[in-house]
Amino acid sequence: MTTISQYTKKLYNKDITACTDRELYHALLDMSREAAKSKESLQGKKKVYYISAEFLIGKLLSNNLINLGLYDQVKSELEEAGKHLTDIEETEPEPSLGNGGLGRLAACFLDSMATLGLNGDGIGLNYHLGLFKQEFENNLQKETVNPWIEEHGWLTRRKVSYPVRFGNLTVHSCLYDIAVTGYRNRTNQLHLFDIDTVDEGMVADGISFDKEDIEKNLTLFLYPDDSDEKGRLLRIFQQYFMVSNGARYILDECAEKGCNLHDLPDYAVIQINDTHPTMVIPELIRLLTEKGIDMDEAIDIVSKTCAYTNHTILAEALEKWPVCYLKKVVPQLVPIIEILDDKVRRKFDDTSLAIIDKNDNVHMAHIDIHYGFSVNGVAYLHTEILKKNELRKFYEIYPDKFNNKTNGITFRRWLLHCNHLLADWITSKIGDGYKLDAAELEKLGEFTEDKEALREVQAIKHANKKILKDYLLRTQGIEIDDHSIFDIQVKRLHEYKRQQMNALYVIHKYLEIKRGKKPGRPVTIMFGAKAAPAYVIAKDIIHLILCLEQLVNSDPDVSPYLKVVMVENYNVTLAEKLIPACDISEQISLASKEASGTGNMKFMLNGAVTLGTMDGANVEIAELVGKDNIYIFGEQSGAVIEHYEKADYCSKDYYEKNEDIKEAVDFITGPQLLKIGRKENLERLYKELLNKDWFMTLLDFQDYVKVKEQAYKDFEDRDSWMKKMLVNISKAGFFSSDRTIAQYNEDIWKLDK
Ligand code: 26V
Repeated sequence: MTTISQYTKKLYNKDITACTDRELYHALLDMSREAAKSKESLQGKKKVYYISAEFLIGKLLSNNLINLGLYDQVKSELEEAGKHLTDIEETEPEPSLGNGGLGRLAACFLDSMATLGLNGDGIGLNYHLGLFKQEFENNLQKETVNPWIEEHGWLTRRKVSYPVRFGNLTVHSCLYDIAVTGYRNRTNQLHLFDIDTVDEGMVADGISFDKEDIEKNLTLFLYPDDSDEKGRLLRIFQQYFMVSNGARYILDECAEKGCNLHDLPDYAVIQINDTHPTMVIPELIRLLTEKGIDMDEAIDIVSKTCAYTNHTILAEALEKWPVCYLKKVVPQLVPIIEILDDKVRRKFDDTSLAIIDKNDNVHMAHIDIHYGFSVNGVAYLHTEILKKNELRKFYEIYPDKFNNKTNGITFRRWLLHCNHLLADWITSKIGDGYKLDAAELEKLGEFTEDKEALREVQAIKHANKKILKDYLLRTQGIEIDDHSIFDIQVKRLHEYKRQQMNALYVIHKYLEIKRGKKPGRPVTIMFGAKAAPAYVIAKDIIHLILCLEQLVNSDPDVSPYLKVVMVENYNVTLAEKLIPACDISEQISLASKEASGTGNMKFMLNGAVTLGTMDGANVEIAELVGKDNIYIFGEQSGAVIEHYEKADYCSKDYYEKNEDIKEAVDFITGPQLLKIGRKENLERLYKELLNKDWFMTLLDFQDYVKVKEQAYKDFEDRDSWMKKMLVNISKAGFFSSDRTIAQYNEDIWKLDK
């Protein structure tokens, strides 16, 4: 058996006790890298390439130790030497190679592919600074850099390089791999392409940099600000760099296995994660024709190899690139895209199906749908909306391409790693079969009337609340009461997710307490969210929340009953601390707008009760747990879609008709907040809510308040609340990404196991 001390000796010539936490991190990193290597599996004939602009993998150490079966051994060896894995983990930097759900989903999928023993790798980019780091200054979000790459880290440099041509600039790529360990199974790879000339030193003043110096900035940031043309061009540079490298890597790997390119679909399936990697389709066609295959056959081969996942119906998020941009960055693809467009126009007498529209914009999703063999949504409701509304005409011509794959999460990270107490308790009750077959969690249903078991679950929740309390105090200087209700909304900041509705509730509650209506039990309302640097209203919402935090927490009449916490720099690591401690999970997007959500699943699995709208995967959660174990409010998706069609929603009507709404909205620009916050930001948000409110906050506000109050009240009936918690945990098995990936394989990829 290999031991940690073998590695500490080799690296530092020291015993464990003499090592710093940082040195121990390096020793453990080497130990798990070696263990992963010994598990690398033989390549099967066919392989899935999951190509994605984002892989939000989070810290890797503990997760890898769990998956490799080394966790318990390592923990006890460390403890014998007076060291703690949790301290060591804190020295690991978190790679933030994703924005939110989409990138985290890709990471969960890689874990599940390896766990199920599927031959599948990820392809993406090695962003040196990833997503920005968020700091708060004067109640405003400030962005700074987040360097995560270290000399001694998880990346392994490969001897692979391709010349990638952009008009008259050619760059030479390099490749780094990160091993993806499956739970007690094979190791796959995440391939991250990069160039050697990136210059982290070019960033100044927060996150500003010269957007035109491609050789220095190509893989510097994830999603550079695209509010100007230079930023949009840089995104196209990044996207093409990713797919051109990916396509060549795939072709080379297939050729090595004996593929003659005519039979590419027998060797490779490429899952296109949203439209960011869509250019892989014309690029592969280009490469195949370069190798002598004729255009029609090349198109046919690629169409049988590529499959597309849609992750949003928000019009503003569906990518359209002007042809003139593509001509500047990737002129070699333009004639191919024109051929693809021409074929569609000849076949279908409907210009709304075209690839290039009348304004000369290329609709990336249209390329995927016409020239991919599968189109999937990410939750039942989302797929239905795609078929019936957003993509109705495409569904009519290609009914067989459309399918649903409800998202999932890896239970290794979101239970075994982040909530040891609960995982051990579950094992003590039903054994550990659930770790590989999540459906076994259903067996916990047997304990929903068992008072002792319920109390144990409650004690675990309380212990996790105390752990979070200590962590927030130590890392962010925030003080919370572990006996209060933890009501948590953590996710990217977007108006459709409606953090502003939760903020209006805070105002409403604050005013009620001021008027003497004091709640029996204190509540802590927690937020965590980053706003895109150029998204003005999203930043105004953060400003409002931070101002409320200051106002509420420093008011001695109110703070014993209500606290507001906005955690700084919400990321995977913080999610792992917040989720196990949560009582109420806020999933309050406007119905029809959240494609799925995956935070909702993580909270449920950890025994939080959902307060949400009938949107995304909440619909499936509601169906599984039943109405007694979830708090649903708000307008349904059908009615919301109708409001948009008729353009008949007017937020002012709600403001004028309802005193509570008026009072809460007016408070935003009232004297108390103006004393704390910035007039410009608060007034802009006030006007937005009153004159536009595109995501219908005021429509659902009254019902939200009513149902949230009911949840708080029900929390007091401890026995029945504990039962709700346990029902949620026991029904969460469906949301394992192992189930999702098994379905992708069964219906789309068809790999042999
Ligand atoms: C992108 C953008 C880009 C610019 C303007 C505003 C905007 C709004 C939304 C998006 C989302 C892009 C795609 C995405 O991240 N979708 C998320 O995918 C998750 C995994 O399937 C899913 O759980 C989330 O519901 C969905 O929002």
